Amino acid sequence: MGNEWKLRTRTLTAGRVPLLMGVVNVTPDSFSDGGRFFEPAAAVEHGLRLAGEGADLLDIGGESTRPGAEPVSPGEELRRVMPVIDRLQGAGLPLSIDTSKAEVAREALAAGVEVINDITALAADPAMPSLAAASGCGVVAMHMLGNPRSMQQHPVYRDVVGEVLDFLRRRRDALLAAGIQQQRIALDPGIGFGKTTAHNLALLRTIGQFQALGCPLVLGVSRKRFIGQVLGDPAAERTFGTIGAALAAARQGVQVLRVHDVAAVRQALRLFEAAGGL
Ligand code: HH2
Repeated sequence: MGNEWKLRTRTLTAGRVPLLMGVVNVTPDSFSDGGRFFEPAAAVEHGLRLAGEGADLLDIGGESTRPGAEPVSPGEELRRVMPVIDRLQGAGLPLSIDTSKAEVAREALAAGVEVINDITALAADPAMPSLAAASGCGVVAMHMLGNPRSMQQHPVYRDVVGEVLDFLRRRRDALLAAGIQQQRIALDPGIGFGKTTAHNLALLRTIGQFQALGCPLVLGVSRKRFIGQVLGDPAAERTFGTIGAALAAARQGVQVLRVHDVAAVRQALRLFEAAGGL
């Protein structure tokens, strides 16, 4: 249940080892790699490298969602991502567009993108669910408390796991009602989006429970702040911590990991599986 994820023209099948979604940020200000791949040529080269390292799909974003980030207009977002999408089409693996704007998603889909990855769970733009339903694309619906500008100010939950589960169940049902097939819907608890380190760790420890929702799970732990907080050092280098969190997720059957360091996580997963960790 939940291991098949139908995209627009193909189906991804998750085995015991999670699929890897490689991150291509075409932004000047992303929290971990802001500015490094802002030039289209650099972003394309980066995407091709991640494909060569064993990514199963590439997630292309033109707006940073880091805490406190300023919003970007749809025109600017399109100007950033479209040249990169056009040139990564030939890479041979499915592309997803990381956006909350239907205008951006529509153009990306027209250029061949297979997945809408929306940190607002397709709720910020009322045109998003019908666009996804009509195009037959895959979707990622993610939980966030508040919005990127304010989400880390003082996140409070009574029961973080129960509340995120409830939210994702309600969004799954709303997307089904909008005509998106269950097999196309992937769900993501949104690590770091309106959550303290304790909240993030509670979600990571219990992520296996989210399999009951009957959809593939996507998880983005890569280089996030909670890793630096657990390690208690400046952690400019969070790759090793990312691997630890990725293995914990893999053991609980998470189907898709969204990562910056594809080669490192791929190698760790191969050994984890070979050594009986899965
Ligand atoms: N995290 C980020 C962005 N998009 N999408 C999903 N589904 N899940 C995530 O956890 C997630 C996401 C933030 O990471 P990054 O893209 O590296 O940074 P920024 O938003 O600053 O560009």
